[in-house]
Amino acid sequence: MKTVYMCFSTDILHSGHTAIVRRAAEQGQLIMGALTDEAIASYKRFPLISLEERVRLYESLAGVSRVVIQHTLSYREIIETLKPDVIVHGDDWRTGVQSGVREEVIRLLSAYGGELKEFPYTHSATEDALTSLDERMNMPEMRRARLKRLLALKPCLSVMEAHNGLTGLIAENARAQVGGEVRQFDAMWVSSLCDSTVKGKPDIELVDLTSRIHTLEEIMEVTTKPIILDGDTGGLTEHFVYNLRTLERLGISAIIIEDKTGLKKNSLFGTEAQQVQAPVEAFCEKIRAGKIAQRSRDFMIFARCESLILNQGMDDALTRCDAYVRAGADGIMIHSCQKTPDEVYAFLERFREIHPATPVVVVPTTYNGATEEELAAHGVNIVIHANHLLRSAFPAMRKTAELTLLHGRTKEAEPLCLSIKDILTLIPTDE
Ligand code: SPV
Ligand code: MG
Repeated sequence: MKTVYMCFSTDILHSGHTAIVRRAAEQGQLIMGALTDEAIASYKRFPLISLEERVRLYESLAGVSRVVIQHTLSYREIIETLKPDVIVHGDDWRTGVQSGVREEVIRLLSAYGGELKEFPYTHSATEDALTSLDERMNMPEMRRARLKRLLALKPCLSVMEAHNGLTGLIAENARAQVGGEVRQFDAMWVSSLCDSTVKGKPDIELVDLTSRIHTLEEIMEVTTKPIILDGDTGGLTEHFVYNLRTLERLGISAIIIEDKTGLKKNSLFGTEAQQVQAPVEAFCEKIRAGKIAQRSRDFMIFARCESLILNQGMDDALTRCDAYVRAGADGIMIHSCQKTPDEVYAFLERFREIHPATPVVVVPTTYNGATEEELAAHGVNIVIHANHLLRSAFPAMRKTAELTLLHGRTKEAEPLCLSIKDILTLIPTDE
């Protein structure tokens, strides 16, 4: 009897699923793969029920002989260990994010004479209900909780900055195929530098919370991914406790506040800008007050340490971060403006001795040679790419303006521009 393999990621079974299981079981002895949460979250929404429950659900299906766990979107490991004679899939994966996975399956099967059988994908009314569920992913409760869940699921999250609806859509929808995997960003960072710069203002806490909320609303309107807000210093503790509840209610997942006092300037100035670090106890008090004030269990406060930026030394960074965690911070951000990640790695080595599991955030703008994989191997849990969508757009915009002036027309700037056809269809209408 032939061995047949198919993989499921669904948490709600409908008639389309059972039809394909029936057809798969007709081919031989059917082994069902259950895709892990992590693999599912890498290309679509978070599963509503746990992996264990999904396994039990699939086991109960007529025709399924046993269920195995598939850890990646790629079928490589499964094919190499099970060597199935037939792999079954709906024909819907010929296009879209899974098309590369499909090509790899065909290649691996052909090496030993295995066969891919694709059956027409049948749409069902349940599917429409699931689509509307996807749309509800941007509701505040669902969005806010997702960052904590992702942190529990993945060793290291990749976060891209967004500063308006359009960049939010780019951060939401960007995908890259790497081998048999599909990569996407886990969350968005709403940077004070970008939010200020895009408004033509300096990054000195001049853009007020009302205005920052406008930016957040614009992004949240069109996206579903969790949001980490750059909260600058967090302002006065007396104001912070109110403001963070507003953010929580909006569905923001986390705020990062930095241990500076007085007029805040951007950290990438290094010691060029006169900056004063907040006294440890005062900053701890802000964290403590924030943790008491928050209403939901899943909102997170990250404490950002500027000791390395301000040349205060490793011991100071460690003492401060330890105190911030003890004050209740859900995680820390260790900032550095060195060209290499060495001091961040040195910090992590010692910090991990005292706080092995506390989430650590880094912003590798100046040490951008370090990959997420390398940073993760040193114990980083969140990598924020803090300003890159704005910085990449600006040179093209300025060049377009200059070329238009130079030539008295826009023809020469056209290669820098999205085509009219593309801009018209970039944002589709609902119907
Ligand atoms: C920001 O993006 O506004 C930040 C990170 O605070 S940095 O610019 O590196 O200070
Ligand atoms: Mg900032």
